[in-house]
Parts: sequence; structure tokens; C-alpha cells
Amino acid sequence: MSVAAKSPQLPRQERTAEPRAGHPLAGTTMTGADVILQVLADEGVDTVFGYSGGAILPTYDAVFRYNETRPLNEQIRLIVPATEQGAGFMAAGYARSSGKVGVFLVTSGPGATNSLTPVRDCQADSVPVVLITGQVPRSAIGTDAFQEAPVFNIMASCAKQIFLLTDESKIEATMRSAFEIARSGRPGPVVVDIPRDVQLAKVVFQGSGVLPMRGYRERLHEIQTSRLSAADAEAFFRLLDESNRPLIYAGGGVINSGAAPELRAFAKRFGIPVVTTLMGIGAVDTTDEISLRMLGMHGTAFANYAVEDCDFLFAVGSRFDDRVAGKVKEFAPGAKIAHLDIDASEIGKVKNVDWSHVADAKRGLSQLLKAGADFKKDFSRWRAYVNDLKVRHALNWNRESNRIQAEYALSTLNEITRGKAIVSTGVGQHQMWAAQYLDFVEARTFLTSGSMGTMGFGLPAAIGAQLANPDKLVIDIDGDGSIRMNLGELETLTTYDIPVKVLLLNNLGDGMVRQWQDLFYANRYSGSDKTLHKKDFIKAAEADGFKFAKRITENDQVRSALEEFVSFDGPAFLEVMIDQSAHVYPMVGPGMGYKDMITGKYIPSREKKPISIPGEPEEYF
Ligand SMILES: Cc1ncc(C[n+]2csc(CCOP(=O)(O)OP(=O)(O)O)c2C)c(N)n1
Ligand SMILES: [Mg+2]
Repeated sequence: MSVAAKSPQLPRQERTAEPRAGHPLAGTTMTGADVILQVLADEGVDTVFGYSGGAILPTYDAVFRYNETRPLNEQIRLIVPATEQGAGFMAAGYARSSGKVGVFLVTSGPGATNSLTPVRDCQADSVPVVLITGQVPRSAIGTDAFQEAPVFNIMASCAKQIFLLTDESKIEATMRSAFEIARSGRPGPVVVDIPRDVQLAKVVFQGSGVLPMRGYRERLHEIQTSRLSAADAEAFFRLLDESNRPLIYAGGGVINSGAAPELRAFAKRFGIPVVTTLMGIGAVDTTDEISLRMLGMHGTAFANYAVEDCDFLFAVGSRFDDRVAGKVKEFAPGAKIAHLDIDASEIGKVKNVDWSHVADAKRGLSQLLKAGADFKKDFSRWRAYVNDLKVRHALNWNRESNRIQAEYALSTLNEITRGKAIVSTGVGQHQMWAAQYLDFVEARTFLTSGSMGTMGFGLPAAIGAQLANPDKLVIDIDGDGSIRMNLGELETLTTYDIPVKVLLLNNLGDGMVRQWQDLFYANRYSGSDKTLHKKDFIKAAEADGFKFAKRITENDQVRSALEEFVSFDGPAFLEVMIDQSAHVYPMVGPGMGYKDMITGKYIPSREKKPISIPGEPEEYF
């Protein structure tokens, strides 16, 4: 019998990650695998995503035994995906939507290598996860043993930290430290590689203790206690005072540090409009007047014009990446720049700045709010100006076509969900349209693979998010190419009866690739057209046990189908056949400045631009 709860929606006990004084099990002798489980329990883990195999079997057995003696609401729920990549993205979706550390547990060799993509994805987007990989026994390491892979070497270049646990007496401290490292500072993935015989070894459980890691903790302490000097505070408010057109550019760091309330308070207090990165979506309520939505390659025209026009740009938890500042010299050309970030190595990495402060966004913004208590300057003319930009250059699409436009489907969905749903996405046009057309009232409600841009992220991430948020509406907005990559996870949804809603925007191909081929490769659709592909997604969903699986092809079906889909009690699958030839606009071409942004046919541009982007594209995706 599986220990995976058939009904994962049962209320879970609130678990805390507080270190315990006098652990009840301290002094007990147990196997390494039991120690792993006990640390997971102590860390407040309620769900583990994972796939079993020889080298991790002792730990899977420990999961079974741990749960066997406990009531359902105290068990560590085990969710078995179709592939380890799925498990990793489920853990990531769990972590991104809840702020808690996501955990996945896989076997050696192929289990570990299948986990690499989510590990790199979590590192690139600063997502806290712990991956436990089984390894071949110590005596076999380096012999090309069955299912051996050099996990340490592979993961070392992709994870925030990797441990190869060769000493059973360090299992407990290493596991606790893995959680500490994953969630502290700039969050990220930590991999613990544990040989099979180490899992089986007997050790005495201590009930507390972490690895020394002096340097790491000292750096952390410095950041956690960093002060904003009077001189730095004064310099910041001098820049703000000299400015007439200030703008906040908020990134994923705001979400990660739980600083959305502080950012909102800061923006309101000083009356400064906010643009966010893809990762920063939800840092401010997108329906708020202060929000100019997303900037960058497919940002709103009004956000990008505001960046062009601002004279002071305050970057918070954002890093001037190439999807935002494709042409660094031309990014925010007229602005003085201030940068608040937890990671000192991000300051000045891409763009020289006039002011900087290393702190987590929550702390840094609180410090600035306090320091600026007496600051007074009226930016209402600038706000009126950007509000005008919003009206003049509003998002818009082809409303004449009789083919369904993704923008129409998403706007209609937005009218139904009103920014309250948790949304995950694949990667491609549908991802950008979701970022543009959906509202997000709260932080941690838009889950997307930002930096890596990993197709296949959406479906497993939605599963993880739903398990972390059983009472919320969770929607995976996916593309036909992206969903194919982890289509096996449809069955995971129905197996565990997880009520995720899967909205497939099917344009019969890799739309974003096609868009670039239209713009830069003279419409040569090399490898991107899937018109002749045979997949019947509805049959696939039905075969996997979906009770709601529908396809729509006409505009007049959109609203009622979406309403039915969203309110369906249980997993639901809706395929919307959308216009294959549509492009995402606005678009700032790769390596281009915002002044070269093209807004397409339906969004008014303030400059006359050629319809296509001249110059050689760079291979970015
Ligand atoms: C794993 C992976 N392989 C390749 C790519 C390159 N890529 C970016 S978008 C895209 C097309 C995505 O197609 P689909 O999911 O159907 O989304 P659409 O653009 O059609 O909305 C591709 C192939 C990627 N981002 N990730
Ligand atoms: Mg597609």
C-alpha cells in the first residue's frame, strides 16, 4: 500500500521550522534514513515529491515507516510524479507559492540527472528547495557502478550548495544545514547526495546541531543586521528630491524576501509608480493605480515608456538582466539609478549605479521608509503623466479576427478570476500573454520559469502550488509545446485528485519560436510548426482520468467554457485553439533599447517604427 495520501486536500497540521530545545528523540539510535525523515519533520516539511529507486530505497522505506504510525494529518505526504523533473518543479511550485522550502527525493544516476533542470531553474530564479539524491554505496563511488552519476560535479555548478554525505555522523547536521542554506540569504537549491550505505548506517540522533559554515553565517549576519547609514539615507533622499520622475523597478527579490507589503507601503508613501520584472509580478497589486505592470522585452508599452522617461530608477531585488536591459547603455538613459539587493555581487554587475545598499528588500525598504519619514515631494504630475501613458498605450489585440486570440481568452479569464488565482505557466507566447493580461493581487501568485525559461514547468509547478495552497484556485496556463514536455504529470493530477485547472492555449506549435522566425528568419518555420502533429490533448486528458476535458475553437464559446472550467470541482482541462499566426507585442528585440520597441498593429506606439526589427538576432532562447 502506498503511503501517498489519496486525498491530499485534507487539512495539514501547521508545522513549524523552529529549532527544538530538548528534542524528544535526542539520544535515540536510528538509521541514517530515519534521521533524514526526522529532520524533514523537524523542519516542518509536510510534502515530499519524489521517485524511488535502488539507491534511495532505504529512505523511501523510512517514509513509509514514519507515516505508518501517524495519523494522516501528521504524515509526510509523498507525491509520486511521472518523472524526477516533474518532482523538482512540483517542489519549486510548492516553494514559490508558499515561501517554504520545497523537498524532492530521487534515486541515483538517472534520478539525479533528471533532477538537474529544476535545480538549475531554482538557482536561476532563487527558489528554496532541498533535493535529496540517493548515491551508490561509498565503496562503489568512482567505479562506474550501476546507476552512478557524478552528482557532486554536476550539481556543484548549478546548485546553491551541494553535499556528498560520506560520514553518517554528519547526516543530521548536514540535513538541517541544507534547509538553512536553501531558505536563507538569497534563496536557492541545495542538493544532498547520500550513498545507500550511509542511509542504512546506524547513528545516534542528536535533536539539534548544524554544520559550522562560519563564513556563510557571518555574511548572512552582516546582511541581516546591515544598517542604513545616515549618510546613505541622506544620499538616497537627495537623489529622490532631485528627481521629478522617479520609478521603482521591482524584481523577484521583493517576493522572495516577503517585502511586497513594504514595497507597496514605500510606493504609496512617496507616490512612486512601479514597474516589475516577470519574476516581480505580484510585488504590487497589478490592479492598483501605482502599478505599470511588467517592463522589458514583452513588457507593457507604458511601463517601457516610463523607464525611458524616468529620471530616477530605484531597482529593488532586481538585476538588470538581458530581458530587461537588453542594451545596457540605452536602459533608463536619463535616470540616476539606485539599487537595493541582498546579493552584493549584483550591484554594478550590469549597470553602474549612483546609490546602492546591500540588504534584503524587506529590511532595506523598512529602513528607507523610516529614514524618509520627513521627506516631502509631490510627484503627482509625473503620476498623471504615466497614467496618461497607460491610457494612450494600453495593451490591445486583434479584435477583428474570427480566430480566438489568446489575449481575449486571458482577459476573459481575468474577468472571472479577478487576480485572485495562483497561476503557473509554460514558456513561450502564452507565458508572456499571461504576464501581460492577468492581474495578480498578491505576491507568490504568478509562478513562472523566468531566468531559465524552462518549457514543461507549468503543470508540475501548479501541482506543487495546489498542494501548498489547498483552498486556492490554481491554474496552469500552458502552451502545446510546453505541456508536452511534462504531459505525464496530467496523470499525477488525477491520481491524487488535485483540483488544478489546466488551460492549454494551443497554437499548433512553438509560437514564440515561430514569432522569432517571422521577425528574423523570413518566415522559415524550421522545427516549430506542429500542425501535422497527431496529439489529441482531450483524449490524452480523458485517458488520464480527467472528468472535465473540453476543446473550444470559437470566440463565442470562450466565456462560458472558462466559467464552467474554473468552477469545476476537481481537475479540469480546457484546450483553447488560438490563432497560430499571432505575435506577442510589445516587443523589444534582443539586444535592443526600449526606444526601438515595436508595439505591433494594435497598441499605439508613440514613435513611428519599422514593422520588423532590423539587425541580426542573438540566440537567446
Ligand atoms: C526546455 C526548453 N526547450 C526549448 C526552449 C526554447 N523555446 C522557448 S519558447 C518555445 C516554444 C514554446 O511553445 P509553446 O509551449 O507551445 O508556447 P507558445 O509560444 O506556442 O505559446 C521554445 C521551443 C525552452 N524555452 N525550453
Ligand atoms: Mg504553442
